[in-house]
Amino acid sequence: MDIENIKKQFEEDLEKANTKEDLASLKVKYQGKKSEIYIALRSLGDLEEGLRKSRGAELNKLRNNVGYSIRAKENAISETKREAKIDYTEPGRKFELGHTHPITQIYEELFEIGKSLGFSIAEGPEIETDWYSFEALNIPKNHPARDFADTFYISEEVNLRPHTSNVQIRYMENHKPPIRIIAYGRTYRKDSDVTHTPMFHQLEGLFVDDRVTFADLKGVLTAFAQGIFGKDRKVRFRPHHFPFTEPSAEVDVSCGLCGGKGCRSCKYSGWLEILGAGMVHPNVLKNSGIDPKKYQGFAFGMGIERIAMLKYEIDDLRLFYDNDLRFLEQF
Ligand code: 2U9
Repeated sequence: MDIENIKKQFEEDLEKANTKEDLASLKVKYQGKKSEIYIALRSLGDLEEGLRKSRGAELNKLRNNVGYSIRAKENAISETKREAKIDYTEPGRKFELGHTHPITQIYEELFEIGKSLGFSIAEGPEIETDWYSFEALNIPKNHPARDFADTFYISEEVNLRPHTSNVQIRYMENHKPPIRIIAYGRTYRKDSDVTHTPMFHQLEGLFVDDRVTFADLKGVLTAFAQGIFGKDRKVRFRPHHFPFTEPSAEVDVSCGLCGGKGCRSCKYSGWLEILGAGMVHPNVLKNSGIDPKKYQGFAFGMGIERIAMLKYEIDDLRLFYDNDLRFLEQF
């Protein structure tokens, strides 16, 4: 059999083959045990050496070409099949955009309320000295907050700030009243359970001027509480004690679950504690270079994780830091 003829015949057959079935019969015809190529290869041994070598080389080349060509055609057929399956009218795959963390969302809401009341936003260092973390804030040397069991110390003089109050002290050193600022950022305490993490976020406010009263404090904090939890919520002030404010108060909002009637969520009291506040202690003003005879101020402080837990009814704080998308995507 003439090799050139087989080649020609194969090319014609291949051209006509349009389906996988066509190719399957081509394989039988050109690669099978009864194919001309196979038979010719087997009978090479009957030829004399010179002819055997040249014919063998030609036959092998043809056999290889047949294999490549069939495989290439197979690929081309599956590709056209795949393309035929694409529905060009189908809408594109949606690109999911991320969003801010729930803690950041609470911060942004609080900033907006603060700005609407004339507060500007201030920041300060997270690694702080004893003066700005404690001493300037009128916190006595023996106060439990200063204990090694509660505060992260780098040295006796240097700590990780346990609150953002260092920001207001530093601000008062460099600015004259009227002062209206919101301090925010990470704070650190040696606490770890379902409602405490060693790092947490705070937001504090400070208002210093020459006619600031406790009534102003009540108005501003009611605006913050109702801005975050809703206009329908009531706000109450309970007397409390802090070294840096006098008088001091803790502030509650009415429970949103039971409307103040009392339920498991508010421990049957009808109220949820959200923040602490008070009139800035004269010693604190003096420590930052402000004359307490001329000026007064109020200050308040809150833990952002606590606000977020109450607002979103979350009972385990650690969820905020697991970075589990199933949790985060709900906000
Ligand atoms: C200056 C003067 C006074 C900020 C205040 C609180 C009351 C308060 C806590 C809330 C929950 C901290 O995160 S928490 O544990 N804070 O109760 N903070 S008054 O007082 C200041 C701050 C700065 C110069």
